[in-house]
Amino acid sequence: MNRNVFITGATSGIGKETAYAFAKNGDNVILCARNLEKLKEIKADIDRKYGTNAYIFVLDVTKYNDVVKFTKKILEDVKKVDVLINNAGLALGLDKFQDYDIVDIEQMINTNVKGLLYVTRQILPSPSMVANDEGHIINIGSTAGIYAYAGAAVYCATKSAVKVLSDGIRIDTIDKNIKVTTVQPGIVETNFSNVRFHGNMEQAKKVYEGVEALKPEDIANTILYIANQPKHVQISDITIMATNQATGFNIYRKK
Ligand code: NDP
Ligand code: 8X3
Repeated sequence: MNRNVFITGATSGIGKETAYAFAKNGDNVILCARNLEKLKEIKADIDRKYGTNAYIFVLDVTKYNDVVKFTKKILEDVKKVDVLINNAGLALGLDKFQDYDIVDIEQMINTNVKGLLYVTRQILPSPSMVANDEGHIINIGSTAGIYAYAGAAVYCATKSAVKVLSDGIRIDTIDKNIKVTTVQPGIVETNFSNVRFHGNMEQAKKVYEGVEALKPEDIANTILYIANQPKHVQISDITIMATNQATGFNIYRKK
Protein backbone atom coordinates (compact mmCIF):
# COMPACT_ATOMS: atom_id res chain seq x y z
CA MET A 1 0.00 0.00 0.00
CA ASN A 2 3.09 2.17 0.00
CA ARG A 3 2.63 3.68 3.47
CA ASN A 4 5.55 4.50 5.78
CA VAL A 5 5.23 2.20 8.77
CA PHE A 6 7.50 2.80 11.77
CA ILE A 7 7.92 -0.24 14.02
CA THR A 8 9.82 -0.09 17.32
CA GLY A 9 11.50 -3.26 18.60
CA ALA A 10 11.68 -4.80 15.14
CA THR A 11 14.59 -7.24 15.57
CA SER A 12 12.65 -10.10 17.16
CA GLY A 13 9.27 -11.71 17.75
CA ILE A 14 6.14 -9.66 17.08
CA GLY A 15 7.97 -6.56 15.81
CA LYS A 16 10.08 -8.52 13.34
CA GLU A 17 7.13 -10.48 11.93
CA THR A 18 5.14 -7.26 11.69
CA ALA A 19 7.95 -5.74 9.62
CA TYR A 20 7.74 -8.67 7.19
CA ALA A 21 3.93 -8.54 7.05
CA PHE A 22 3.85 -4.84 6.12
CA ALA A 23 6.76 -5.14 3.67
CA LYS A 24 4.95 -8.04 1.95
CA ASN A 25 1.88 -5.82 1.80
CA GLY A 26 3.88 -3.27 -0.22
CA ASP A 27 4.52 -0.78 2.59
CA ASN A 28 7.86 0.88 3.41
CA VAL A 29 9.04 -0.16 6.82
CA ILE A 30 11.13 1.93 9.21
CA LEU A 31 12.62 -0.35 11.82
CA CYS A 32 14.33 0.39 15.08
CA ALA A 33 15.82 -1.57 17.97
CA ARG A 34 19.12 -1.59 19.85
CA ASN A 35 20.88 -4.36 17.89
CA LEU A 36 22.42 -3.07 14.64
CA GLU A 37 23.54 -6.47 13.32
CA LYS A 38 20.04 -7.92 13.57
CA LEU A 39 18.55 -4.81 11.98
CA LYS A 40 20.99 -5.09 9.05
CA GLU A 41 20.11 -8.78 8.51
CA ILE A 42 16.38 -8.05 8.51
CA LYS A 43 16.78 -5.08 6.16
CA ALA A 44 18.80 -7.13 3.68
CA ASP A 45 16.27 -9.97 3.78
CA ILE A 46 13.24 -7.68 3.39
CA ASP A 47 14.86 -5.69 0.56
CA ARG A 48 15.73 -8.93 -1.23
CA LYS A 49 12.36 -10.63 -0.71
CA TYR A 50 10.00 -7.73 -1.34
CA GLY A 51 12.05 -5.27 -3.38
CA THR A 52 11.07 -2.50 -0.95
CA ASN A 53 13.44 -0.29 0.95
CA ALA A 54 13.51 -0.98 4.66
CA TYR A 55 15.00 1.89 6.71
CA ILE A 56 16.83 0.90 9.87
CA PHE A 57 17.81 2.94 12.93
CA VAL A 58 19.61 1.88 16.06
CA LEU A 59 17.41 3.41 18.71
CA ASP A 60 16.92 2.68 22.37
CA VAL A 61 13.44 4.06 23.01
CA THR A 62 14.26 4.73 26.68
CA LYS A 63 16.73 7.48 25.67
CA TYR A 64 14.71 10.64 25.18
CA ASN A 65 17.42 12.69 23.44
CA ASP A 66 18.09 9.86 21.00
CA VAL A 67 14.37 9.48 20.31
CA VAL A 68 14.14 13.20 19.47
CA LYS A 69 17.26 13.06 17.26
CA PHE A 70 16.29 9.90 15.37
CA THR A 71 12.61 10.70 14.89
CA LYS A 72 13.73 14.02 13.34
CA LYS A 73 16.07 12.10 11.04
CA ILE A 74 13.36 9.60 10.13
CA LEU A 75 11.02 12.44 9.19
CA GLU A 76 13.75 14.12 7.13
CA ASP A 77 14.44 10.86 5.29
CA VAL A 78 10.92 9.54 4.71
CA LYS A 79 8.91 12.81 5.13
CA LYS A 80 6.03 11.28 7.08
CA VAL A 81 5.05 8.29 9.13
CA ASP A 82 1.61 6.91 8.30
CA VAL A 83 1.50 4.13 10.87
CA LEU A 84 3.44 4.00 14.14
CA ILE A 85 3.60 0.61 15.85
CA ASN A 86 4.85 0.94 19.43
CA ASN A 87 5.98 -2.62 19.99
CA ALA A 88 9.34 -2.36 21.83
CA GLY A 89 8.77 -3.78 25.26
CA LEU A 90 9.79 -6.38 27.78
CA ALA A 91 9.16 -8.10 31.08
CA LEU A 92 12.11 -8.57 33.40
CA GLY A 93 11.83 -11.02 36.28
CA LEU A 94 8.88 -12.86 37.79
CA ASP A 95 9.08 -12.15 41.51
CA LYS A 96 6.93 -11.00 44.36
CA PHE A 97 6.82 -7.20 44.28
CA GLN A 98 8.41 -7.02 47.73
CA ASP A 99 11.46 -8.88 46.40
CA TYR A 100 11.70 -7.21 42.97
CA ASP A 101 14.95 -5.86 41.58
CA ILE A 102 14.54 -2.09 41.25
CA VAL A 103 16.71 -2.05 38.11
CA ASP A 104 14.29 -4.46 36.39
CA ILE A 105 11.31 -2.41 37.54
CA GLU A 106 12.76 0.78 36.11
CA GLN A 107 13.74 -0.85 32.81
CA MET A 108 10.18 -2.12 32.29
CA ILE A 109 8.66 1.29 33.05
CA ASN A 110 11.25 3.12 30.95
CA THR A 111 10.74 0.86 27.93
CA ASN A 112 7.06 -0.08 28.00
CA VAL A 113 5.68 3.26 29.15
CA LYS A 114 8.21 6.08 28.79
CA GLY A 115 9.68 4.76 25.53
CA LEU A 116 6.22 4.53 24.00
CA LEU A 117 5.43 8.07 25.16
CA TYR A 118 8.72 9.52 23.90
CA VAL A 119 8.27 8.09 20.40
CA THR A 120 4.58 8.93 20.17
CA ARG A 121 5.11 12.49 21.42
CA GLN A 122 7.52 13.06 18.50
CA ILE A 123 5.57 11.34 15.74
CA LEU A 124 2.00 12.33 16.62
CA PRO A 125 2.23 16.13 16.11
CA SER A 126 4.77 15.89 13.28
CA PRO A 127 3.76 16.33 9.63
CA SER A 128 2.81 12.68 9.76
CA MET A 129 -0.21 12.89 11.91
CA VAL A 130 -1.93 15.83 13.68
CA ALA A 131 -0.55 18.46 11.28
CA ASN A 132 -1.58 16.34 8.32
CA ASP A 133 -4.90 15.20 9.81
CA GLU A 134 -4.20 11.50 9.32
CA GLY A 135 -2.31 8.62 10.87
CA HIS A 136 -2.58 5.47 12.90
CA ILE A 137 -0.91 4.61 16.20
CA ILE A 138 -0.94 0.94 17.15
CA ASN A 139 0.25 0.21 20.68
CA ILE A 140 1.15 -3.29 21.80
CA GLY A 141 -0.42 -3.90 25.19
CA SER A 142 -1.02 -7.36 26.62
CA THR A 143 -3.57 -9.53 28.36
CA ALA A 144 -1.25 -8.74 31.30
CA GLY A 145 -2.75 -5.24 31.20
CA ILE A 146 -6.20 -6.70 31.81
CA TYR A 147 -5.46 -9.55 34.23
CA ALA A 148 -2.73 -9.12 36.84
CA TYR A 149 -0.83 -12.29 37.70
CA ALA A 150 1.58 -13.42 40.39
CA GLY A 151 5.08 -12.00 40.19
CA ALA A 152 4.22 -9.51 37.46
CA ALA A 153 2.69 -6.49 39.21
CA VAL A 154 4.92 -3.97 37.45
CA TYR A 155 4.83 -5.58 33.99
CA CYS A 156 1.03 -5.77 34.24
CA ALA A 157 0.86 -2.14 35.37
CA THR A 158 2.95 -1.01 32.38
CA LYS A 159 0.63 -2.83 29.97
CA SER A 160 -2.43 -1.40 31.71
CA ALA A 161 -0.81 2.01 31.23
CA VAL A 162 -0.44 1.28 27.49
CA LYS A 163 -4.19 0.63 27.21
CA VAL A 164 -5.17 3.78 29.15
CA LEU A 165 -2.65 5.96 27.28
CA SER A 166 -4.10 4.74 23.98
CA ASP A 167 -7.59 5.62 25.20
CA GLY A 168 -6.46 9.08 26.29
CA ILE A 169 -4.64 9.82 23.03
CA ARG A 170 -7.72 8.65 21.11
CA ILE A 171 -9.78 11.22 23.02
CA ASP A 172 -7.24 13.98 22.42
CA THR A 173 -7.21 13.32 18.66
CA ILE A 174 -10.95 12.74 18.32
CA ASP A 175 -11.36 15.69 15.92
CA LYS A 176 -8.65 14.34 13.60
CA ASN A 177 -8.59 11.47 11.16
CA ILE A 178 -6.22 9.65 13.47
CA LYS A 179 -6.81 6.12 14.70
CA VAL A 180 -5.44 4.69 17.93
CA THR A 181 -5.48 0.96 18.61
CA THR A 182 -4.36 -1.20 21.52
CA VAL A 183 -3.44 -4.77 20.60
CA GLN A 184 -3.50 -7.09 23.63
CA PRO A 185 -1.93 -10.47 22.88
CA GLY A 186 -1.97 -13.41 25.26
CA ILE A 187 0.81 -16.00 25.20
CA VAL A 188 3.04 -15.61 22.12
CA GLU A 189 6.17 -17.72 21.67
CA THR A 190 9.02 -15.27 21.07
CA ASN A 191 12.23 -14.27 22.82
CA PHE A 192 10.05 -12.61 25.49
CA SER A 193 10.50 -15.27 28.20
CA ASN A 194 14.21 -15.61 27.50
CA VAL A 195 14.54 -11.87 28.16
CA ARG A 196 12.25 -12.10 31.20
CA PHE A 197 14.40 -14.83 32.76
CA HIS A 198 17.66 -13.02 31.93
CA GLY A 199 18.78 -15.59 29.36
CA ASN A 200 17.78 -18.75 31.27
CA MET A 201 16.57 -20.77 28.26
CA GLU A 202 15.40 -23.75 30.36
CA GLN A 203 13.06 -21.55 32.40
CA ALA A 204 11.92 -19.74 29.26
CA LYS A 205 11.09 -23.00 27.45
CA LYS A 206 8.77 -24.11 30.28
CA VAL A 207 6.44 -21.16 29.62
CA TYR A 208 5.44 -22.70 26.28
CA GLU A 209 5.29 -26.36 27.35
CA GLY A 210 2.04 -28.28 26.84
CA VAL A 211 0.22 -25.45 25.09
CA GLU A 212 0.14 -24.27 21.50
CA ALA A 213 1.05 -20.64 22.04
CA LEU A 214 0.32 -17.91 19.51
CA LYS A 215 3.00 -17.30 16.92
CA PRO A 216 4.39 -13.82 16.29
CA GLU A 217 2.95 -14.08 12.74
CA ASP A 218 -0.55 -14.39 14.27
CA ILE A 219 -0.13 -11.00 15.92
CA ALA A 220 1.57 -9.48 12.85
CA ASN A 221 -1.35 -10.55 10.64
CA THR A 222 -3.80 -9.04 13.11
CA ILE A 223 -1.87 -5.76 13.17
CA LEU A 224 -1.90 -5.65 9.36
CA TYR A 225 -5.66 -6.32 9.37
CA ILE A 226 -6.16 -3.44 11.83
CA ALA A 227 -4.07 -1.08 9.67
CA ASN A 228 -5.87 -2.10 6.47
CA GLN A 229 -9.37 -1.12 7.53
CA PRO A 230 -11.15 1.62 5.56
CA LYS A 231 -10.61 5.25 6.63
CA HIS A 232 -13.86 5.39 8.66
CA VAL A 233 -13.16 2.19 10.64
CA GLN A 234 -11.09 2.43 13.83
CA ILE A 235 -10.42 -0.75 15.77
CA SER A 236 -9.89 0.63 19.27
CA ASP A 237 -8.84 -2.55 21.11
CA ILE A 238 -8.29 -6.15 20.25
CA THR A 239 -7.43 -9.07 22.55
CA ILE A 240 -6.00 -12.25 21.03
CA MET A 241 -5.41 -15.39 23.08
CA ALA A 242 -4.23 -18.91 22.38
CA THR A 243 -7.17 -21.29 22.01
CA ASN A 244 -6.32 -23.02 25.32
CA GLN A 245 -6.00 -19.72 27.19
CA ALA A 246 -8.88 -18.10 29.06
CA THR A 247 -7.26 -15.19 30.89
CA GLY A 248 -3.69 -13.93 31.06
CA PHE A 249 -2.40 -16.80 33.17
CA ASN A 250 -5.29 -19.26 32.95
CA ILE A 251 -3.80 -21.67 30.43
CA TYR A 252 -4.72 -25.32 29.90
CA ARG A 253 -1.61 -27.43 29.37
CA LYS A 254 -1.62 -31.00 28.08
CA LYS A 255 0.40 -33.31 30.36
P1 NDP B 1 10.94 -10.09 21.90
O1 NDP B 1 11.83 -10.11 23.09
O2 NDP B 1 11.00 -11.22 20.95
O3 NDP B 1 11.11 -8.71 21.11
C1 NDP B 1 11.23 -7.48 21.78
C2 NDP B 1 11.77 -6.42 20.81
O4 NDP B 1 11.85 -5.17 21.49
C3 NDP B 1 13.15 -6.75 20.29
O5 NDP B 1 13.22 -6.41 18.93
C4 NDP B 1 14.07 -5.83 21.11
O6 NDP B 1 15.21 -5.52 20.30
C5 NDP B 1 13.14 -4.61 21.28
N1 NDP B 1 13.49 -3.75 22.40
C6 NDP B 1 13.57 -4.07 23.73
N2 NDP B 1 13.93 -3.00 24.44
C7 NDP B 1 14.09 -1.97 23.55
C8 NDP B 1 14.47 -0.62 23.68
N3 NDP B 1 14.78 -0.08 24.88
N4 NDP B 1 14.53 0.16 22.57
C9 NDP B 1 14.22 -0.36 21.36
N5 NDP B 1 13.86 -1.64 21.18
C10 NDP B 1 13.80 -2.44 22.27
O7 NDP B 1 9.45 -9.98 22.52
P2 NDP B 1 8.00 -9.93 21.85
O8 NDP B 1 8.05 -9.87 20.39
O9 NDP B 1 7.23 -10.99 22.50
O10 NDP B 1 7.51 -8.55 22.47
C11 NDP B 1 7.06 -7.45 21.68
C12 NDP B 1 5.98 -6.70 22.44
O11 NDP B 1 4.86 -7.56 22.64
C13 NDP B 1 6.40 -6.24 23.84
O12 NDP B 1 5.88 -4.95 24.06
C14 NDP B 1 5.73 -7.26 24.77
O13 NDP B 1 5.48 -6.72 26.04
C15 NDP B 1 4.46 -7.51 23.99
N6 NDP B 1 3.77 -8.76 24.30
C16 NDP B 1 4.40 -9.99 24.20
C17 NDP B 1 3.69 -11.14 24.48
C18 NDP B 1 4.32 -12.49 24.46
O14 NDP B 1 3.74 -13.44 25.05
N7 NDP B 1 5.47 -12.69 23.82
C19 NDP B 1 2.26 -11.09 24.81
C20 NDP B 1 1.72 -9.77 24.91
C21 NDP B 1 2.44 -8.66 24.63
P3 NDP B 1 16.67 -5.13 20.82
O15 NDP B 1 16.99 -6.04 21.97
O16 NDP B 1 17.52 -5.33 19.60
O17 NDP B 1 16.57 -3.70 21.21
C1 8X3 C 1 3.10 -11.10 27.70
C2 8X3 C 1 2.09 -12.12 28.04
O1 8X3 C 1 0.98 -13.35 29.96
O2 8X3 C 1 3.39 -13.56 29.71
O3 8X3 C 1 2.57 -9.83 27.81
O4 8X3 C 1 2.43 -11.54 30.53
S1 8X3 C 1 2.23 -12.64 29.64
